Amino acid sequence: MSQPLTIHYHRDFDGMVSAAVLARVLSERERGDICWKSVNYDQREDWHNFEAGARFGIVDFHFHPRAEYWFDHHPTTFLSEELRARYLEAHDTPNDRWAWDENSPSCPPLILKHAIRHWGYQPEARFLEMARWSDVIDAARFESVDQAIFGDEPALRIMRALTVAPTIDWVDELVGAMVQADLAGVANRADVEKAHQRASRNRDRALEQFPPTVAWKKDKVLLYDASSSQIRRERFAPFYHHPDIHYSVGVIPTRSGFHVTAGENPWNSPHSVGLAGAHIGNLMERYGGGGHRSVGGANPHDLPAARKVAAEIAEELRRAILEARPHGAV
Ligand SMILES: [Mn+2]
Repeated sequence: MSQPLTIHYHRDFDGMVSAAVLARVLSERERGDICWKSVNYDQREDWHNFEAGARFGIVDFHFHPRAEYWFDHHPTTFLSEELRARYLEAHDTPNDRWAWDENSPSCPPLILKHAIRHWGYQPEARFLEMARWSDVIDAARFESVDQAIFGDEPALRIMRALTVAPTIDWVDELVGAMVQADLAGVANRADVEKAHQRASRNRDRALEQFPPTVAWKKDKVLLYDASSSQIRRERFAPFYHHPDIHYSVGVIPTRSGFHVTAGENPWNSPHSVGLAGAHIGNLMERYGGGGHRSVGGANPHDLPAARKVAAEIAEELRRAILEARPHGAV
């Protein structure tokens, strides 16, 4: 009897789908039991000793050299250069248990692709559907701000329900449901529906609370301060209330301090109107943060610092738009 293998996954929609897909695929490859459990960022502290002595896989989370199976799409997956080298070395020889593709919008499609190519897997239609929605959700490829905020498709109801997950174990239970059922089947569970209703009320409250947090809006850049813990947060609220902006920059609370977040409007990006715009991740690096071209963040040490950083970044983004504007145009 072989030791059970645990799939550790990132606790979000695409991480959950990744775990479900891998669990399903491995149920035909592995003789022992397959279990799954979400990981959190605190577990990176002692990453070297992670799950010492146990058999495990990791999906949608950091590379670990002892992972028997590992799939990720995050550019920041390697916690050290040494770990990156371990992965690259293994790839000099064919490795059919690990794959990384930082160009994949989400993690499940790369697991499916890998399983089809290396393990002769024939994907069930429901997993292809879950993978498609993972790309939409993880890369914020929603058709419209209305779909992002009010979308009623099963995947979007599950996504919203996750914002009010009552316990950590609940997420593991939903992965179990994804192994067995399609998205509609998971979304129609009574517990998911109940969580979705509660999350929708939170969303409505967050949309109401957003307008007074706006500090200013100039040249299609919006700066807001939602640092009060009394304010509920809806990620796309700035673009819902101000569909004309190219960028939003805000201060929000975290468990241990404050976070500066900045993002392009996915439905009115500077590029969509022919402007080069700025690289937000690079801007954030100046303040000890990071990110991608279109979205990024930083964690200044206190609230005054966070407000200052947010204002400076907003000004920088304004400048990027003004400089890109052709002469004479308004
Ligand atoms: Mn993820």
